[in-house]
Amino acid sequence: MQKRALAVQDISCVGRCSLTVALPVLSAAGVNTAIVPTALLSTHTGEFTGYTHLDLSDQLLPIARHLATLGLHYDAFYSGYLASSAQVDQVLEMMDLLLDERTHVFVDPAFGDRGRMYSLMDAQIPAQMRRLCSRAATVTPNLTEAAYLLDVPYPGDRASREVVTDLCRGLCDLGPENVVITDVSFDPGYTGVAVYRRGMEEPAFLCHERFPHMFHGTGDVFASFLLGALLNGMSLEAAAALALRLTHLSIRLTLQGGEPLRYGLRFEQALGPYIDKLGVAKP
Ligand code: PXL
Repeated sequence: MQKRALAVQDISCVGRCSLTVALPVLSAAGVNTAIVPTALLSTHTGEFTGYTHLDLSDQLLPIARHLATLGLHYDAFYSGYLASSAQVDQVLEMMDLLLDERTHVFVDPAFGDRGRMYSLMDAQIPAQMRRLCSRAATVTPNLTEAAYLLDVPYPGDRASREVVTDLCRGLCDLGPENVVITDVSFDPGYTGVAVYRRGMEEPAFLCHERFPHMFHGTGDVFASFLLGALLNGMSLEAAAALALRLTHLSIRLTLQGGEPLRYGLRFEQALGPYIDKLGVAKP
């Protein structure tokens, strides 16, 4: 049976993040993906000015109520960037209307990076996102979001293994079984992810070379590759390793292509290797 996911994130018309990444990546993973846009922006909010922003909060529950009449089962619920902290309330209500006990709740609490919150985020977002994370089976914060969620100082570019292990445990204590923290770096030359399942002594640390640039939408590319692999039955560790490898490939292709980095990652050419690895093309 084909898997079905429901992705609840913004549409940024230009800039390759959120739904414009989640939809193609999950489709490549063979997942039938329904989308509910949380906001409509002309671009993402990093490195652009003058962007438009339409908060779609008042649409979420009418959409969810109609979808609920269809009686569909969603194998995964995938939330990402939200229009505001208040919107978490509507997302939680949507979940009550649409999910069942077999739905894998996957929350990418996309609200900050490099020690700061994104420009449109308000002071309530960490507390509200914590509520959403507590309903999740899997969360994928970056190091900035992990620190905000647990209300501890941002460990910065050179976190220690102990601090990252504590963050993983703390996030598990909120509710999720699986925690993957991105943007974890112990060494200036490398960056990667910490992969932790409840009960592990310490996370597995996976890394690749680090580039001295800011790549927008990287968290969205990684999380989407990760979820698609999980829905194809891969273990958390194997899925995270594949997602990291393909994110790294996308970064290298982006740098080779020479397009300004604010236009997001060139993940399109990583879709072929992804499909091959998952065996999606096999009938
Ligand atoms: O990639 C995260 C993201 C998603 N959506 C919007 C954003 C950002 C990060 O800046 O601004 C609108």
